[in-house]
Amino acid sequence: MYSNYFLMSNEDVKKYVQAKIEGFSGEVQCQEIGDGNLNYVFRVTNASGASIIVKQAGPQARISESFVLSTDRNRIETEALLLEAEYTPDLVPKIILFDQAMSCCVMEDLRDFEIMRKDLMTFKTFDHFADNISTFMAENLIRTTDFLMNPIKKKQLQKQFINPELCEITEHLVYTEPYIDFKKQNILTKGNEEFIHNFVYNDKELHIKVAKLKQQFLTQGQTLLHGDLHTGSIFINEKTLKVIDPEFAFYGPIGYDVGNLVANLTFSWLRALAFNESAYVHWVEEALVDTMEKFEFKARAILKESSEQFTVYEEVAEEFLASVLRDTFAIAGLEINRRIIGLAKVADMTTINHNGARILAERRGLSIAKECIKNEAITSISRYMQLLLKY
Ligand code: SR1
Repeated sequence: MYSNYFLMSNEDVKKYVQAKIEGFSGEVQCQEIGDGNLNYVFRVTNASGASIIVKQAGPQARISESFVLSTDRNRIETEALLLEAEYTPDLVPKIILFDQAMSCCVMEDLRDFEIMRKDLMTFKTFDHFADNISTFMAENLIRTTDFLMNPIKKKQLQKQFINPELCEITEHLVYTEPYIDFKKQNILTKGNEEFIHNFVYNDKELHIKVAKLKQQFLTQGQTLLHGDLHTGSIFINEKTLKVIDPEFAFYGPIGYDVGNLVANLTFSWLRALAFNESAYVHWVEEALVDTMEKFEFKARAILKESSEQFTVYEEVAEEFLASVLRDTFAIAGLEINRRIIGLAKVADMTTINHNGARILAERRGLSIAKECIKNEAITSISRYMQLLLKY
């Protein structure tokens, strides 16, 4: 942390913006609007109604003071957004300024957008979603692999995006705690405690599969991941979407991002089932299939552009893609489990107010998750959809 770093109040942010941002030197209003788990997000509006966002990393996570974190995550987030802007300029917010000493960045205000999870929770549909999110994933996840990127540049990026503390959060919250509750942070829904003890805590075979997936997360530097690609990291409106918050970015397995997305769409599906919204259940199913088919199609097309010496053998790229899909569904299972059992829950599930319906939705989710992790035959979106329909 730089010696002149301090955590800004609303008044500090006003002065900061007045001094640094063109068009904001006069009277401004400032409001802290962050509702994420980690950072502080301020909206600053000038006298003519124009607004910008200031995002600052604090020394601790908002969700719990026990997470003491390097404020360098703001650099990682900003640099990841800048890199993603090279591949998908229309699908990320524009960065206006980055201030390393203050661990903050200033970016465009996406006022005409809403956090996708909120819209999904009120059963809104989006025709463009599958096309845009599959482009975001294929472009960013495939172009930063060794198939498409010069190996020296790739290794420079690996160095630039070493992200030990945020990776450690994921290693604990996704890959360890939901299974052995070693920090006693899991929060089990009343009525599901015994089920989770028997179904998750006591399943040694499941733990072994998860341990192998954790090894993969720790060691497999395939691509520059977003690292937290859930529906709360997507701003959306009727026309388009923007992917935000890549502070967990690092070189990891492609299936981590794709699996997170699949899992979080599955929470919309579970919620729609719990509320008997059958038309919406159908929309989410279509969105899942469409997203994954388009991702596979676009990823394959980009892989075909590869000039890596060995890509003359088409089966190398095909095997790679097949392994990405296998990882995707296994990791979707991990994300489903951790959001039901662990510390960082998702509102799609926690706001299913009728306790019986929430218990059922959670058990459905945990059953799907277990099969995704244990059954190595779940290697395609069609197999995944069959699995959903089973529950
Ligand atoms: C302590 S952070 C908890 C969770 O919030 C972020 O959005 C990530 O998903 C992380 O696991």
